Amino acid sequence: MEQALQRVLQEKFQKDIKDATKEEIYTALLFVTKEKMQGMKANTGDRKLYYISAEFLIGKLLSNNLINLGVFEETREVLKKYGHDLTQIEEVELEPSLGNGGLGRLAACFLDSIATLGLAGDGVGLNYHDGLFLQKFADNKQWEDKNPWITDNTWLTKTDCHFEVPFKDFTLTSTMYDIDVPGYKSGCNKLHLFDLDSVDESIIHDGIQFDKSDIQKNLTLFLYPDDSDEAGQLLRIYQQYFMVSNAAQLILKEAQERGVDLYHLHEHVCIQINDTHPTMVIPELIRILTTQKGFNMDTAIDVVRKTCAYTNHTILAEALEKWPIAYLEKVVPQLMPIIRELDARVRRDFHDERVYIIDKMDRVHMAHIDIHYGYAVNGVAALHTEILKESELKPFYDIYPEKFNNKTNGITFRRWLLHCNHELADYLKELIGEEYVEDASQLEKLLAYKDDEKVLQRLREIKKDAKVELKNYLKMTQDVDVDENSIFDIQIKRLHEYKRQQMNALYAIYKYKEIKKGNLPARPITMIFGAKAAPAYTIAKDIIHLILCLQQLVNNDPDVNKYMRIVMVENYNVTKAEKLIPACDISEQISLASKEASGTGNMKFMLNGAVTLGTEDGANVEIHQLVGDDNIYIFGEKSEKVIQLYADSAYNSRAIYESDPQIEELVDFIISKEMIMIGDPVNLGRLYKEIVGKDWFMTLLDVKDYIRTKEQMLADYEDEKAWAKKMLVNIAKAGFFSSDRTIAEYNRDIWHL
Ligand code: 26Y
Repeated sequence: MEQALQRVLQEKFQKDIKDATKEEIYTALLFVTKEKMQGMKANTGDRKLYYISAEFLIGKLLSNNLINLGVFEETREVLKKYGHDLTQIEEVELEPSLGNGGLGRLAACFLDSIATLGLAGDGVGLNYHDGLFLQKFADNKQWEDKNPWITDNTWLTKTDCHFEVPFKDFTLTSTMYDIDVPGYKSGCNKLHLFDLDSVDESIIHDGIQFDKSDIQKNLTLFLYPDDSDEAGQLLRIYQQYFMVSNAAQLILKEAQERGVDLYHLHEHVCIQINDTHPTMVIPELIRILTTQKGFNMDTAIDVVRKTCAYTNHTILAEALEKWPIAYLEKVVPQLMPIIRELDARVRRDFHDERVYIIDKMDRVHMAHIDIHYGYAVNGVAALHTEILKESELKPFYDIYPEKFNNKTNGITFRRWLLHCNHELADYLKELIGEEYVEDASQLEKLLAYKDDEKVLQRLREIKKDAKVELKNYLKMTQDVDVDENSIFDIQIKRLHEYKRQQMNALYAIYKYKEIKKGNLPARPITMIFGAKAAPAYTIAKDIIHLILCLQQLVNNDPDVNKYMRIVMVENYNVTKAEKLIPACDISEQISLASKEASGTGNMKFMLNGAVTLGTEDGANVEIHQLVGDDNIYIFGEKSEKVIQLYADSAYNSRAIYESDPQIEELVDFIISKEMIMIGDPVNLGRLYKEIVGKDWFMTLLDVKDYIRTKEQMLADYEDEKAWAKKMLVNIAKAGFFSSDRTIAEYNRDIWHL
């Protein structure tokens, strides 16, 4: 590494390592790393996977690529020798803005594990220039700005691969960009990102506004452009079709180059459809096979059905996409005869309108296409898959029980331990050896130390160091002060009512009032939030407003700020997650039971020695089973009860509010004098009304149990040894959540690579 770095710095900048700037070193490292990856062997095999996804939330790549190439330590040492710090060099890299939340980060973890297990599998998506918006706070509100991330120094490589993508009114020519995906001590795969040369960032104005109808200029500007009007919905259809038409053409081209007889495509290719966003790949493949490759309809459908598999990531109705036929006719009329044919076959075979593809309102149910015309359907945690089978997708499960299977999510330990928490990773190596890096189940060896005072003490020190680092980072980035001796309580995830950040805010109100009354906590608490709200999601933005107002109130009140602080991290992203997660004591996983399909932040926190405060939802259920009652704090109503409440329309938040003075007091505080002085009465009033009058995700159902359990947790934290033991058990049991395990299961049960 030293020689290579010397050489490139000389060639490019005529400088020695010691005299080079951070930017120059970053540029040289990028170059050397790319060179090394080009020299790596590609993962190959007779069967190849294509993982199609609207999001790939890959995070910064430098450190991760160095880790996977096996030169991370060496590089760190070389830089140190010349007075540089790799962590600072990394700051030069801009985080790719190609994802939003769990689904996108999962896709990124999966690419890492697919490459690491030596499987031939590439990602396919879009190259959004401004990606998800950049979040800014002003007046205690979220504002959106564009988030350009593509510079001259980029991991993207422009290829000479182009396809023609036909729309109703014009045909567009794509350009494919590639990002290398090196496996850990293994071969290399690719992430293919399609783009249009004509896209023009200069059409963006006033934050993230742009002309939604100018497809040639706007197609790949943003991930999830606002779809609250017709033009927005049409743009989403343009994006989705552009993604899948390119994917389909790439897949067929590569198959033919490998000499595959397309009638046997399914023996050599499988396609994983990540949620419904890539669903149109099914009719698109059928269209190409029948119109260009000489297939008849029966055979085309049969081959495609044996090639495609679908992952469901949510049971929320609004996320299960249904496109009006009228819109599809305006953008991709060539798909409609095929979609109608697919629907006709369903109607012929099954006399149950709940499983039709086209409904009475002339909308196309994308998930229904996936389930009928794919060979596998999976949920992302045990509970989630059970709910799909028993309620949400029951009519489909009754037809195709053999298609349904569970694949509990996982995370890559390369990024979420080795990269983000060197100190812990190194200590684990010292204690139990290096094997755990490639075989995560080895982490259980740690259990042998669960009563070892020295080990427990060291785990506490490592946590404390991470808290000091976060403290410094928060000071530097947001000029806020936090106390590393306080308890770090963290909730970081997309902002959504079902995730119940508002319930955590009600806890903050409770705590504020207690402190005001003189009930002082044994130790201060630092409540940290990070979340972006979709720009058109009004109530989510109101919840952000509530948290930011509470932050101002609490942090500026001299009676209170010695015991409690609130920090809402601006523009929460992967880079920030990597700083926050190692420093966490309490991991907030408080969704309404049945609504969080899995969660993956819960796994990252656990691996880094945080203790979960959670409902029996998603993968929390499996975490609970693994660590046992003593090492997790579970509260709230269970999913069966919640599902029943919905079925009977029996939840009544106003009744709870009116009959419980303690709850009433907390909720009323949202529109109290103190709050209205700080905040906007429109936003606070609307949120107050929403919680009292509707509360669709049942905050008031669980808020008291939540407060009680959190108070118990704070009290238990004071027994330092017992707490450290909980940390240890959580780390030791996290092995199950390695995405290497998840991918091995996908391969065993679905892909057969
Ligand atoms: C197009 C629009 C309606 C839409 C946009 C984004 C629909 C869904 C999404 C994203 C969903 C998502 O991120 N789901 C999360 O997937 C994770 C990985 O499986 C789960 O851990 C998490 O529980 C789930 O919310």
